[in-house]
Amino acid sequence: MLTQEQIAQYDRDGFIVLKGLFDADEVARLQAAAEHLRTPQRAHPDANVIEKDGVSIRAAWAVELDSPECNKAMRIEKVFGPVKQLLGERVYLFQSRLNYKVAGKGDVFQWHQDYASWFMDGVPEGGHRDMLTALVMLDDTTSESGPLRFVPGSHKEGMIDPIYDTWTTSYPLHIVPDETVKRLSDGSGIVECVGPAGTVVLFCGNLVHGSSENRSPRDRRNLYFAYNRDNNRPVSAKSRRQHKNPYIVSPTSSALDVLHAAKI
Ligand SMILES: O=C(O)CCC(=O)C(=O)O
Repeated sequence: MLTQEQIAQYDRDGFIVLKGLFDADEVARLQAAAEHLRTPQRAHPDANVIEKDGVSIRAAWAVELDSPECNKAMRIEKVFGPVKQLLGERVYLFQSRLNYKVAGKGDVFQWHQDYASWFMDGVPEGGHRDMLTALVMLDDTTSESGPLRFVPGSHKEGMIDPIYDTWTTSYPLHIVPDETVKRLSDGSGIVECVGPAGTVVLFCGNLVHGSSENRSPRDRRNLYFAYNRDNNRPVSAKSRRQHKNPYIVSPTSSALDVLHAAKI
């Protein structure tokens, strides 16, 4: 469970790093799941997004549908316990995705806030105690392999008026204007999520984040589980997302139970 100091750090910075949560055996099983999810044998191939080159996989959505390992990882106590500490007792999986950042091919993620997209899905509240994402690093990650990058404390701005960028990558995104990123990072700097596979990072929906290309010879696979408070579900009448994909918002209808197990 998180200490009071860790909770205060999350409140202040909008993220918290939990080192060594998954061991080498668990990471190997999640890596094997990642390889299965990127193949056409996947039960839901439409859930996968390809990079602009038309060949390399960019992302697999709704991973819990086809991977028992991912399905356990999203509920296991060492991940979901801290999530519930921050969001409350009744929490469900809002969305999941696995971003592959293929070696030498993986494209950028422009600076953005996840809640800017979730707002378009009709989710009423995007505060740091309403929605957050657990990132599980599946590969050892360095500055060269396109790590996730945060502007610490940027969640305190609330939702920043976004630009809808349909041209930079293969996937349209509500991005934060460059001048806003500059203003926010001039004060706080930028933090890179580098470190060994098995590291977990919890970050909130209004935290400004992005990543550059993968210039390394190794893939950088990041698994993401986005959670929402059960009483903050999207209001369908307020959904305005332009590029709809049925795998983007999880069909899971009920609040999750914790999986009491040491390993996935
Ligand atoms: O995986 C990355 O590098 C960025 C992921 C991200 O920000 C997203 O999927 O919204």
